[in-house]
Amino acid sequence: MGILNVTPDSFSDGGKFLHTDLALQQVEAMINDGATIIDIGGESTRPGAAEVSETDELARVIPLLKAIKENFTVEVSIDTSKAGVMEQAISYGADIINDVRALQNDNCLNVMANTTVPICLMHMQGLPRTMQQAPKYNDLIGDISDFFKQRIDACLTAGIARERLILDPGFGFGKTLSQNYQLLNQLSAFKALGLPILSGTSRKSMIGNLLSCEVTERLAGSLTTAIIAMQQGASIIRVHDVKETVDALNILKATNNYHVLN
Ligand code: 7PJ
Repeated sequence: MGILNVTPDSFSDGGKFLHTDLALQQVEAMINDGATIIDIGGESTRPGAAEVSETDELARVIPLLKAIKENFTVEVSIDTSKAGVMEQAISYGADIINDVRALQNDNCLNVMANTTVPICLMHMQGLPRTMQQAPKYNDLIGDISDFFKQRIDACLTAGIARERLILDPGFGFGKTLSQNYQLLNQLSAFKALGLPILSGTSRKSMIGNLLSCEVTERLAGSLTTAIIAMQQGASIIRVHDVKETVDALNILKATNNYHVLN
């Protein structure tokens, strides 16, 4: 999954792809590099980020979604927590809804129950503005598993089929450095819930803080976390650097499937 950010304040390539032409070039490059899903986010969820109105989010996301669907055959995932954005995005051909608030906002369950697209349910402790202040868990893996079970139940009750759901522990969303690495170490624990896992660590602070490096210097760290996540059973890896990640993951795949190589 290649990340296309259209928020002016997104932390790693903020503002760079605001213009549709530039964004489409970036999409084309990511597809050529091996991305099979493009994730578009119109709301910045970086720690401390301000909220975005539905009107602004729609204005950022819908024209780009339309343009991508007109020009390419690739799955498009929309990173949103707003029912109105979900509804419109699906009407314009969105293939996946990626919700960092796991359909907890008003009307999201309802809107999604009337559709058939897959949904990524992400775990976040707290809210973006304050989530990194003092993350606390009784039992990190157990607490996040309990959250997933509760959200899966809410979806089933609303009439959303279990087969549509994807789970994501939400790296960096209300987790300390140690907790982020525990999640990576034990990611396979969530396989017990029987749903695909999405992992998003690309260029995040868990890499920068560990290695003391800026966002532009986090490629090696990002690739390493991608490999570990896939080895732990993740099905979707959300990244900025598609080409490098695809290369790295192809090496892992070859290693795991050496017997089918010549
Ligand atoms: C994630 C996301 C993630 C999912 C962002 C960033 C912050 N969606 N949206 N998982 N992160 N599903 O890219 O650093 O980890 S925005």
